[in-house]
Amino acid sequence: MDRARLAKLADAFAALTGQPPAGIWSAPGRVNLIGEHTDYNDGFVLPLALPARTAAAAAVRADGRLTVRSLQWPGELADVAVADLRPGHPGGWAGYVAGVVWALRASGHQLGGLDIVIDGAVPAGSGLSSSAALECATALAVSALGGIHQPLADLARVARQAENDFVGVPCGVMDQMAAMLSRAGHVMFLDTRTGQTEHIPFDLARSGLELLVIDTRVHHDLADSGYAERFSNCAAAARLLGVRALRDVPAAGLPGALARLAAEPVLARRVRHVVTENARVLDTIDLLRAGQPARIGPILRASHASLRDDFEVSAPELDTAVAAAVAGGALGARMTGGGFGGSAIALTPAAASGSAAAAVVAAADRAGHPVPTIGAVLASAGARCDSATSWR
Ligand code: GAF
Repeated sequence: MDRARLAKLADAFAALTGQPPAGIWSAPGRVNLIGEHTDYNDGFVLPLALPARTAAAAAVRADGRLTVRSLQWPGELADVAVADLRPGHPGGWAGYVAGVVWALRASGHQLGGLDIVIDGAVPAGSGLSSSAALECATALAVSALGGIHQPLADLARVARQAENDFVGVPCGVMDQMAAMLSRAGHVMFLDTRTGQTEHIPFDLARSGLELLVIDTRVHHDLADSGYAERFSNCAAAARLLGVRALRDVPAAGLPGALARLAAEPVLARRVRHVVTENARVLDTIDLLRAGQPARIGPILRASHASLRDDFEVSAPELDTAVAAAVAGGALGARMTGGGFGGSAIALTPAAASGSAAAAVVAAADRAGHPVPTIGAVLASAGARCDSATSWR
């Protein structure tokens, strides 16, 4: 977030709360390069942080109340005694902020009153994890002001707990870990079982490549229920296969697992996606470590087909965008995030990014879909405290 925007947030904070902010903390949105719907199966993911960030300006207050405002929702104020926070109250967007305070208190931290004002630049409803950016910016702010010294990975888990248990939305830990821990110029390989991370260089410009983010601008109603259903499909399949999580089915064990699930064709398809997707993450990492990002195109295409056909979380708008990007010159493309709308990514030679983007827009137009928003992104930095010199 640039200096002018941070300064504007600081001024707004002072005008709204009557005191200057003690600090501003921010966290980015994310796209996932590959490893979709694997995080709640103890599997592998490979996200990167977006340049777009959400900032939280904050200061303590003496009366034990939590106030939450957003520059994007002027006039809306959540004002609640910290001691009265409970899941679902407050609801709406402020719940993602309040949920973090609640989750930190639930894990034993003493927290008093706080004023928090949010400025979010990550588009909401686009599958780019605006909610994780909001949670993680808040978690950094609240822990700094509360004197809580926890590793960033632990704060990411607190942020996930806020989303699962306070807001009531099921999710894995990928988005919060990406928002907290990503590094500029790198993708982050995360083993969601062990929590181990490896930051792998992702300097596309050096290879003459670009990564396009294609926001379809559609969000289908079944996004939440569809996600929850996939979550329980996977748990049911793991139970039937006698494993702790689908992560424990190795690629070589897939034919046997599918045979055991012959009477459960839907579960079999879900398992095939998760097992092959984990293998695709590892194949992608091998190519990136070898400095060959241009060769991951076919793996991205296979991931999309698996999400569309086996996991059944794509949408016509995403399928159209992915096919058109590839026809327009992209090396590979796939939906990214939870699916049922939201965004896709396309890896293109820099010289072909214009033709790929034009092909995506033309295809959406032909199909009667909304015109997608398309832009190239660079792998960006994770959550941080925005030093006072950048906004005072
Ligand atoms: C959403 C969830 F929040 C993530 O945890 C992850 O499961 C993703 O969908 C699918 O890979 O973004």
